[in-house]
Formats: sequence, C-alpha cells, structure tokens
Amino acid sequence: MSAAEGFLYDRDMQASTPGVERASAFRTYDPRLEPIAAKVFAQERLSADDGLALYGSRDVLAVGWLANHVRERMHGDFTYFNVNRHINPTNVCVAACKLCAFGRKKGDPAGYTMTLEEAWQTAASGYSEAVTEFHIVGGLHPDLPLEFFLDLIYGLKERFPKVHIKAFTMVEIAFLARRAKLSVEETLLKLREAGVDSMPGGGAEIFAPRVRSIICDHKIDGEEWLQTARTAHILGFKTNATMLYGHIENDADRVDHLLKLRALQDETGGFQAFIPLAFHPENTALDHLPATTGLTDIRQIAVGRLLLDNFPHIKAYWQMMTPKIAQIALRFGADDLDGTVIEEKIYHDAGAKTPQGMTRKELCRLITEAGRVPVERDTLYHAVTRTEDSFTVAV
Ligand code: V47
Repeated sequence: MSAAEGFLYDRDMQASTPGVERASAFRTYDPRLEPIAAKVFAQERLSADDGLALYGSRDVLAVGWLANHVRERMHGDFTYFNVNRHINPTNVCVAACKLCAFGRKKGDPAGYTMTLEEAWQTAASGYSEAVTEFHIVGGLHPDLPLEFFLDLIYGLKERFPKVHIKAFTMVEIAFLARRAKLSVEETLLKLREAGVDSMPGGGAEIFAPRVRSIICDHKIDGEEWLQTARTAHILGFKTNATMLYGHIENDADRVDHLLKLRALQDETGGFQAFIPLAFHPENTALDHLPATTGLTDIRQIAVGRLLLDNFPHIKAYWQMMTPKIAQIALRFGADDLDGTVIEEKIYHDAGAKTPQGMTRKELCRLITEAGRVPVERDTLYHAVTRTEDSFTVAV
C-alpha cells in the first residue's frame, strides 16, 4: 500500500452517490488544458509544466472543474469542518519576517506573553460548544524555554483530556529544539509526552530561497522545514502544510513548493491537509503590495488539489479567504472548511476584516448552501457525533 492510499480518507465517509462529473462533460477554450484533463481522468500524476499551465490558464473555470472532479472522486459531496479554538500564547518573536504583522520584538509595548494560567483560561473561554481541537502557534520567544511549552501542554491535557492538541509549526519546533540544545526528534518526543497530538502547517511560506530570503529571512529555510516535518512524520505525527501566496513569488515558485510537498508526502504519508494562505499586506513591511483577489485565491485551491494528488484534504481557511470565497472554494477543489476558530490574531493583525469566529451552525449553512454535505470531524478526520452536551469521535 502506498503512503497516499494509506490514509486517503475514512472509507465510511465515502459518499454513497458521489456526484463525480463525467469526463465527457469537460469543456475548455484553453488547448493547454486538454492533455492535463486527460491525465486527470486517467488518474495520472501532473508534472511541473502542467502546474505552470494550470497557473497560466485564463480558463479558471475549467481548472476549477478539474479540481472539483478530483475532489468529488475522493470525497463525494462530503465537506469536513471542525470545532476548534486557536490559542496564540505569545506574539514576541526573534524573527522579523517582512510577511508578518503579528510578531513583536521583546520590549515592544504591543508585545504580550500569556502566563500558563492565562493560556489555560483562554482555552476554556469562548463558545459553550465543546471544542475538539486546540490549534496553538505563536512567536519565537527569546526567553521562553521548552519547559514552558511542555507545562502549557501538560496543563491543557489535564484540564481538557478529550481535546486534540495541534500545536507548534515546524519553525517553532526547530527553534525550541535549538534553544533546548536537543535534536528535533528529542524535542518532538518530549512534546508528545506532554500531550501534543499533531502539528499545524504554518511557517512553510514559499520554499524557494530567493523568495524566503526576502519575506522571512530569519526563519529556517525550506529544506529544514521539510526535514522537520519528515522527522515528525517518521515519529508518527500527522501534520498539515501551508503555502503563503500573493506576495513576491511567481508561478514557478508555487509549483516548486507544491511538488516539494508532494515528494515528501510520497515518502512519509504524514500530511493530512494542504492549506493555501493568501498574503495579507496590511501592517507588514510589505504593505505596498496589493492584497490577493478572489480568483487568485480560488485558483490556489484548485491547483493545490490537482498537483497534490497524494494529499487527502485541501482546506479552505475562511478567516483568510473570507467565508464567501471559502464557500466557493468548496466547488473548486476544497473538501474541508476550517473551523470555528473563536479568536484569530495573525490575520487580524494584518488587516483581515473577517469575523473572529463562526458557530457550527454557520459553518454548516455555508457548506449546505454550496450543495455539500457537512461532516464534523476531529483533527484526524474521524467523524464527530454530538448530543446536546457531549461529543463522541468515531475511531
Ligand atoms: O505561518 C503570517 C501566515 C500562518 C501573514 O495547519 C500570514 O490547520 C498572510 O498556518 N498574511 C499561520 N499570512 C496560519 C496557519 C494555519 C491556519 C489555519 C489552519 C492551519 C492548519 C494553519 O499564517 C503563518 C504564516 O504562514 N501568515 N502572516 C500575513 N500577513
């Protein structure tokens, strides 16, 4: 069994009547898409040149049609969402990434660092609906040792034993390891012992060194991001992967990024979801750049779905793309809508006008009105069944 087959999706969740559109219904006015469509219908892998053609095509509806075809082949009409809470324990960060409006230097009056008690209280506040996931990321704090984060996680697990902890990007893990003078593997094992269950996909940005040296010079390079993810996967962690687009990268950089993720996924099978992230320029050192447009956002979803044939899920992050575009993305390749969130800082510091959180009911309405079937999932894509005051996870 290949890595991709190993966890495509939960078989029980397959749609009984998948609405896969027939190949004969495909139409395009872009002749470059014809051979790509033939490959998609034959379930053949797309090349870097195909990726460039998909990015370059003006027939974005045809690109989306193909991505939707693959999405329905994999998931039918099912659309996954989760009830989660984001927690950002600190915005103090030694890196000064041009892309970021969230990080603050130590001593900056706008910097904050939660005490452990504050972080646990934050986890408890918000909706009365039981969350199934804490999504925890933050700045690279110069003074907080690994032990602080271990205590944070131990305390969360003690207070919320049923909640899955998806915590720390590959960038944070590499930083914590260096600071603690431990290997990445040793650090991950300590984090697992404390209660970390999986990792989010942030910090990947764009792997191409030319771009990375401008937008996030102080972060680990692309190779180290991939190597850290590889180590996490080998230890059995599931992780996600992101791509930050809409700044100074070009189509070749995006294709390169996607194919590097695909190659690692072939090797480990450890990625669950790909999440394209639109760059928000406000309050960043790149605020002269324009924000992305809806079609650019939709195209990232579609090309992601088509090139990442071994990724089970493509996630539309509504906080970043707006609920309206995220809903459209559900017809352009996305099968997952993240999430209730409750409180978001990274995008709102960069000018996002989206709400801070969404209820389960609102997410279900977006999904249903897109003609899809909402399936509440936990972080590992098991179906969640709720009664009025509790939930159970199908494993
Ligand atoms: O790592 C930072 C990006 C990421 C900006 O894994 C910015 O389930 C746009 O990774 N404009 C954090 N993007 C968000 C993230 C994420 C979100 C939702 C789900 C998951 C998951 C992961 O946001 C950062 C960085 O790549 N970012 N600043 C900005 N100004």
